[in-house]
Amino acid sequence: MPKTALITGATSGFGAACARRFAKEGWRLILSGRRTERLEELRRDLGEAVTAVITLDVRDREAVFSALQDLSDVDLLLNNAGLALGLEPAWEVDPEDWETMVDTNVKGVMYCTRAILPGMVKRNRGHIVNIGSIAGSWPYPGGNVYGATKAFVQQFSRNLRADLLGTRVRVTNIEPGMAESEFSKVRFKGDDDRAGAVYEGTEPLRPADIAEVVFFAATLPPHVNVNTLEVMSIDQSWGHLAVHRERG
Ligand code: NDP
Ligand code: 8X3
Repeated sequence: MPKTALITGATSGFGAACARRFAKEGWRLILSGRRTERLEELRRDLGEAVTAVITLDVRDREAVFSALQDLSDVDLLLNNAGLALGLEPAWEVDPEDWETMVDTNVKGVMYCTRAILPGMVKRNRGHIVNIGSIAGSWPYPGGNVYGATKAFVQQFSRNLRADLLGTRVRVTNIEPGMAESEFSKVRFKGDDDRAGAVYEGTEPLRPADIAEVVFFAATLPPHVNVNTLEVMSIDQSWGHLAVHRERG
């Protein structure tokens, strides 16, 4: 019996790469995102692997519950939909951008999880895979609320595991570093030059790399729970602790 993965944010980047990776291995897919034409394109490419496409904004609580809570066959929920907006210092940010990140990266993950989890607990099997970020552990200038939303994803993942102890439902947080997708184009609101500069002279992670990691965690024996996996390009590492020197 093929397994079914529900992927949020399947229209681009990691989500689309995961759809392709899981389809190749015979999984059934329920794909969601806001851009319907992209979902339909994937459906055309992946054929019968795609059992449903759902146009869905994860920020809309009612829409999430009405679309997802009656799905009876989800083995894997990939909470991938998310975004960063801007890189300004906290005192210059447009508060609307902060709200969009919280609504998507925090509330969207909460709603999708809450809609899908009862079925998994009832069936006593399933896997929630969240896409966190290195930004959830490591601060950087301009990361302010984006990093904080991913710190939420990290701790939410751990707390879900605490609630789920005694069930066979697994929870994993994958924490990628710099990866080339539409992420930076979205962060810099369509500024391709600024987005391109993020990856210039490096070999960043590719969406297919993250799909490989998600697939690995999802296909380990069912008693093995990968709690967290932090993944970076070979060209990325941590910065030094910053010191401001202006004293006499
Ligand atoms: P992309 O911009 O390529 O993909 C983001 C996906 O999220 C799109 O499919 C988009 O679909 C979807 N999405 C955004 N907002 C919403 C919404 N309100 N409702 C539903 N879907 C939404 O970026 P990535 O693939 O890189 O990002 C995927 C995840 O990985 C995000 O959570 C991101 O924070 C995280 N991440 C990215 C890293 C990177 O460097 N690229 C590193 C670490 C983590 P649509 O617009 O059609 O709705
Ligand atoms: C995306 C990685 O370092 O741009 O989550 O925040 S980073």
